[in-house]
Amino acid sequence: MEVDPPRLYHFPTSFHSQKVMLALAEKGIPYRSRQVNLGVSENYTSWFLKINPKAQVPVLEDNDKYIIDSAAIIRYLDDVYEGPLLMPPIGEKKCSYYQESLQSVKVEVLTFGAVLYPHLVKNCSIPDVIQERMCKAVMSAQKSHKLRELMKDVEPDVKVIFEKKIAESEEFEERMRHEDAVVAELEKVEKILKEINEELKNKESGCWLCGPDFTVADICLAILLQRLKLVGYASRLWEEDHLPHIEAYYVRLLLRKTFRHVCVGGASYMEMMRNTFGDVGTVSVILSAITSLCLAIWLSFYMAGKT
Ligand SMILES: N[C@@H](CCC(=O)N[C@@H](CS)C(=O)NCC(=O)O)C(=O)O
Repeated sequence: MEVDPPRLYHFPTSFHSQKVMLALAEKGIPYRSRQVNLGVSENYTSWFLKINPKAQVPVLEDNDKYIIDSAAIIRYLDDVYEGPLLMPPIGEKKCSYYQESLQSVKVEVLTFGAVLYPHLVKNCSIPDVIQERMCKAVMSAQKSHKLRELMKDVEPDVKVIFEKKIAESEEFEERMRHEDAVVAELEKVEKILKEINEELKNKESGCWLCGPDFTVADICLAILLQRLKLVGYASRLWEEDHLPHIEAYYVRLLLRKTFRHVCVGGASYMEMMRNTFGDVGTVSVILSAITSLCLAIWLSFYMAGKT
């Protein structure tokens, strides 16, 4: 009997969804895609809350089982599916260490921090119109208000989920009013990247973070670097000779087919912006195309200079 491929519930801007998409690509697992539109709170609809009461993507559906949380999904894929091991037995300890360390970074704080405190970043690729909407969303506490509205119509047993999410959103909205919170997160990520830079320095060429294999630690690092680059922290964190081994690693990532497929596609970047903050039309299509083109030109110059 033919078995259906797994189905991934995800969203293009979702950092944690991207990690699972990269894991699926690395293992060569075909899957069905179901976007859950976070921009219109589809993750708070009753059908999705039944799948994941935390109201978060990604979720993997496989053989009538639902697996939530990116780290759990990646572990599941390694256990159940063939393909290169993302947590190979050799170097497992190091791999878990870096996975945990990278997962501790509060990416949402850094992403919104980049638009709320633009002097902290350089060359942020998020179009201005989207940045304005992101600022407004945080400053006017849009998410917690929206959740309060939605809570009015839900069954009593689901109310508790909403109360928890409202408290989390308020805590986030309050935290983002303080630049210090963003700076502290930036210092934390800087410390982690410095340690990784040292690790990479001592590696033979051709190796990834934990050895010759591309592991879950590389998945976490790859998706984090991509986000930091997109929102404009790369120049202060690793470019301009700050962390040369991270810089070289990032260039190798850009040459990796699976990474390019999941992360650098202009289409998904556009889609994520449109879905999250509304249709901004042709301007952002053009901006997105320019971003991809600039990246390709920069890469060819970079490689020409290094080889
Ligand atoms: N620990 C979870 C975190 C998942 C998560 O934070 N997902 C975000 C998108 S990246 C989300 O769905 N947020 C919607 C919400 O909480 O309202 C994982 O690793 O999968």
